[in-house]
Amino acid sequence: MIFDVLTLFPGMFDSPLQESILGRAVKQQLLEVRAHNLRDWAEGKHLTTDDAPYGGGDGMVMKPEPVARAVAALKQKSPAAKVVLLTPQGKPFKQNDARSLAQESGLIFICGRYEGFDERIRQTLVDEEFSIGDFVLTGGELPAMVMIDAISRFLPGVLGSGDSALTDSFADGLLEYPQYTRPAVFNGLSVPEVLLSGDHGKIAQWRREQQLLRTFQRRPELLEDVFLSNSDKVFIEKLKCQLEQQEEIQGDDAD
Ligand code: 4HQ
Repeated sequence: MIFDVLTLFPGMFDSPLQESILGRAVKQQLLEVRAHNLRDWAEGKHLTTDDAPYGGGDGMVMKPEPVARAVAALKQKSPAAKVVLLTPQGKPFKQNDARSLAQESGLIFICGRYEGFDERIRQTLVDEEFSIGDFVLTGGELPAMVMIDAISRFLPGVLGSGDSALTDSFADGLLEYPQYTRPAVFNGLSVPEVLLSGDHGKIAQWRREQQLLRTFQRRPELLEDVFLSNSDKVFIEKLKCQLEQQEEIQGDDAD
């Protein structure tokens, strides 16, 4: 898969993609990241890529023409590539988006600096807008790298046989169960006995219940979109009853 990136800071993409799993995948040519300097498509003595907003106000706006010329040039080489804009106004990027974008042959990411993009960039050059979360960054480069990382995990051969994108956290839409390794006691805390029992059926059931418990406590909204077996549903009903009883006790305390 080819990831083309339009940015004013192409150097930002060097080291994160040379290390560890992605570094190995790039060496094996399972994916390629090409960071292009947007300034190469700018014009004028100062090669400007930004300008003041019509209507006045603070901050600068990304000019449309350099982006348009850059996208046209990249599409000549990769006509099928989808154009993605990184912005807090975009659709929240989720594991399912990573999964489906991994099916594309190429992606072109537009990373902005400044306060924003001329609206006509969105209207005429972009296929999809994504946000990686409700916070404001200094540019779209880190969000593009986050997306490239999450998408690349779904490309054939990128993950070793040990860790698979199909078995990890979020593969089933639930948070992961707690993990333990040696020593058996650490800071006065013992590893749950069931994990030492050797009973693989019991261990699988405990792990599933821990996943359901964690998700219920930390991210209850995730349970709406998850496939639940009948025994999962029974377990969650028990959790809801426990929660109601706790709330009754707290209500009594307040009187
Ligand atoms: N920015 N998810 C400002 C983001 C962002 C996010 C990207 C900041 C673009 C101009 N992008 N620019 N959050 O904060 O994607």
